[in-house]
Amino acid sequence: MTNPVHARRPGNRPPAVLKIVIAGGFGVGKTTLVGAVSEIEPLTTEEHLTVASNGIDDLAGVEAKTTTTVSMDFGRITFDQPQPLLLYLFGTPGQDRFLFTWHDLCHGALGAVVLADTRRLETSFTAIGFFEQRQLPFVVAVNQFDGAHRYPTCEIRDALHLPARIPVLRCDARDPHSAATVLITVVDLALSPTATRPLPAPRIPVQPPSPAPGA
Ligand SMILES: Nc1nc2c(ncn2[C@@H]2O[C@H](COP(=O)(O)OP(=O)(O)O)[C@@H](O)[C@H]2O)c(=O)[nH]1
Ligand SMILES: [Mg+2]
Repeated sequence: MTNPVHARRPGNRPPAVLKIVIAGGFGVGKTTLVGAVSEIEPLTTEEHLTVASNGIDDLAGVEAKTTTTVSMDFGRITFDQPQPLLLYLFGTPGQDRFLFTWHDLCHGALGAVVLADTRRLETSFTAIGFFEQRQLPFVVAVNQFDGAHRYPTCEIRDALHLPARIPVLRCDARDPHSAATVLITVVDLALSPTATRPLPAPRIPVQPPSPAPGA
C-alpha cells in the first residue's frame, strides 16, 4: 500500500518505539482506524456475531454490524516528522464483557485514543473511566459517521464530562491522514511535560491452590 503517511525516514536515526491503545464502544470504528493507518497488514480478530450474544452485547445503533473484535486489533505506523516514531497500535474489543483484556492491552502503553460516535456517546464512558483511573493520557476522537449530527466540540466535551486538558478532535477513521493526526495528537499529549504517567497494572491476586480432596 502506498501511503504518504508511511514515508520512511532518511538517515539512520532509530525511531522511538511507542505503544498506543485504540479504545471506544462497539462499532465506533476502532478496527477501521487501525486498518486505515497500518503499514503492515493489520492483525484483526473479527468473529461473526451469533445469537449467543443476544441480550448480552448492546447492538443499539449498530444493528447492521455482523462481526466483532474478540481479542484485539494490531497495526504499526512509522512517522518521520516531527520526530522519528514507530507506533504500535492495539485496538481493544468494544464490548464491556471483554474489559478484563484491557489491562494487558494497556500494559506499557504511552497513551490512548477513545473513539466516539455522537449517536451513541454513552458507549465512550467505559473507556474514558478506564483511562482516567489508570492515569493513561488519552484523547477523544469523534468519528464523523455519515449522517451523524455535527455537534460543537464544547457540547461533546460537556456531554462526556471531559476536563479542558483532554483534547477532543474530529476524525474520519477511514482516512489515513485523519487517523494519523489523531495518533500524533496522543503522542504530543503523552510526551508533554504536564502529562500524567500511567499507573502500573494492578496485581492480580494469586489464589492458593485448593487442598486435594481428603487431604
Ligand atoms: N461512514 C463511516 N463508516 C465507518 C467509519 N468508521 C467505521 N465505519 C464503519 O462502521 C462499522 C464499524 O466499524 P469497526 O471499525 O468494525 O468498529 P469497531 O467495533 O469499533 O472496531 C464498519 O462497517 C465500518 O466500515 C466512518 O468514519 N464513517
Ligand atoms: Mg473492532
